[in-house]
Amino acid sequence: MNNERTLSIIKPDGIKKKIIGNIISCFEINNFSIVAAKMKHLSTSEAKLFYSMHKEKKFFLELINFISSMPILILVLQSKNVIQKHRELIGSTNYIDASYGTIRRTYASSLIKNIIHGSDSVHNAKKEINFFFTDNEIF
Ligand code: IDP
Ligand code: MG
Repeated sequence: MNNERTLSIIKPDGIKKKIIGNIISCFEINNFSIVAAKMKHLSTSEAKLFYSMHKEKKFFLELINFISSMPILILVLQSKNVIQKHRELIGSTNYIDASYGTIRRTYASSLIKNIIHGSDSVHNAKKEINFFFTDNEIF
């Protein structure tokens, strides 16, 4: 789809490693437009809501503690087929399985500390963008 949008989050480990610039550069090289951005320190209740689809998983509380441990950078990216392209740039959830050159393979240090979040479908992209941004915060 033309002008598709996706939600990208640079997680606490990405902020700590000072690789925001590298990641944004990667988005720009791939011709994604950044149409919204904010830093936010999620409360545990916001984190639980955002990751509610994982509430039954054994790693849920660990994930909530990690994502709410410090401020994260939340971006809305726009481009043709950006949802799938962004997921391809990110790589597999487990960085060990991710292709060489992907963001997770390059920077991640564990299954949970995998640097970046990306929406996985049109439905979830809309839901996740609306979770963090109002219409007038998207340009
Ligand atoms: P995704 O981020 O590639 O879409 P999801 O399955 O939606 O992967 O999981 C959300 C996040 O939860 C992952 O990015 C990772 O940080 C964490 N996670 C997923 N599976 C595990 C696990 O088995 N142990 C610890 N953390 C996990
Ligand atoms: Mg996911």
